[in-house]
Amino acid sequence: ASASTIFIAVIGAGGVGKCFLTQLRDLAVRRPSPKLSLCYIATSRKALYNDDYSAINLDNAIDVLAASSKAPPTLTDLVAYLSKAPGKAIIVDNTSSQDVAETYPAALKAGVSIVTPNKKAFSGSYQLWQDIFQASAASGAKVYHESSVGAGLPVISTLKDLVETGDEVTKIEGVFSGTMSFLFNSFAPLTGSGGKWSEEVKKAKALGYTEPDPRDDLNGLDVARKLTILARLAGLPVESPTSFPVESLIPKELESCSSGDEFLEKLPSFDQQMEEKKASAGDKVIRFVGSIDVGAKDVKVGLQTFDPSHPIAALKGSDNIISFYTKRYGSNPLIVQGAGAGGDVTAMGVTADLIKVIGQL
Ligand code: NHO
Repeated sequence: ASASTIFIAVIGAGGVGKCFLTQLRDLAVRRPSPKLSLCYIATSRKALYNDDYSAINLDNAIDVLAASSKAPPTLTDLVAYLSKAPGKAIIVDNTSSQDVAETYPAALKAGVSIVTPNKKAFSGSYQLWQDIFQASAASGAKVYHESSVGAGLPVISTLKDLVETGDEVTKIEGVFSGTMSFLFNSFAPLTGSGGKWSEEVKKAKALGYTEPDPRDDLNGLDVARKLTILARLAGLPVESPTSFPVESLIPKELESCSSGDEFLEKLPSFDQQMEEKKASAGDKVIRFVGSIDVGAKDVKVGLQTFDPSHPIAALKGSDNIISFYTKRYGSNPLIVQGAGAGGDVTAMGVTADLIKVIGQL
């Protein structure tokens, strides 16, 4: 390996991770220099890496990983391994693990950059947020997380640009969940009667839109995490995603289910409750939205009714729509809209971040 090689460690190879690996393989072909070398890949149970940092073949990494008998090293050992690589190293965290997220400050301090769609690090305690950005500023290692909000849509980069160019963001609002968008667009469409709630939830999971546990989408926590991230970038030191009002769509009786699978099995008995919510909207439609009022320091997440002519009512598929109200843009907000969930579009945000980091190393 020459000094111009960049060493990439991929943690997590699920829906997003697999799509990312395909995009990385194509990127390595399209941009041969600097050389992108996959030196580590792991799931929660298995790992694949060579002590001499020699490259793992990107064409069949998933299959070779599946056949590996190595358990993953501790995260401390992984950071030590990467900090000794014969070139700059980047961790691509495609898990939703809190443990991996809590390793970012140590990795950044050791000069290892981070690229991730994992929301946990940026929407956990405000202390972790500060530790991450302080570690990055001190070592110069980079941290990018575009896909933690709106999948591949340019939401975080847009907000950063607004703030860094001196605009004043007054309000951010919209539909921040691909799963919730898909569910309400298909369960309560503008025309026709729509499908059964529980069946649409199963479809959203099968399409790869939900979090690994779909209850994290339905209880509003996924949207709350995204709003926490955006509020912090807009300058509000929000303490945690549970420090503001969040409406949950989990029936009370199912709050104690021990697994996501048990929850999905029992959900059909509660379809009637959702039908009643849908009917109560009358001529309007219900949608699950979030908003941040920066001046009033007010963040909230929940159901609202919209007139059929409203852009939020007319969304399609898993689309997100995010409106930024700022001093510069006046009364016509800057709007970002498009697919907000799914493996390929989420991986695209990760790959785009990787390209940004590579350009700065
Ligand atoms: P999977 O398919 O469950 O894969 C997780 C992988 O991580 C598995 O290979 C597992 O073995 C591994 N893993 C877990 N813990 C580990 C550990 N400690 N060490 C090593 N490996 C470990 O999950 P996904 O769907 O691929 O998601 C991966 C990450 O992307 C999550 O952090 C998720 O939040 C994030 N993400 C996904 C999406 C999406 O569309 N799937 C989006 C954004 C971010 O914009 C999307 C979104 O917000 C989805 C949201 N549900 C919505 O809006 O509806």
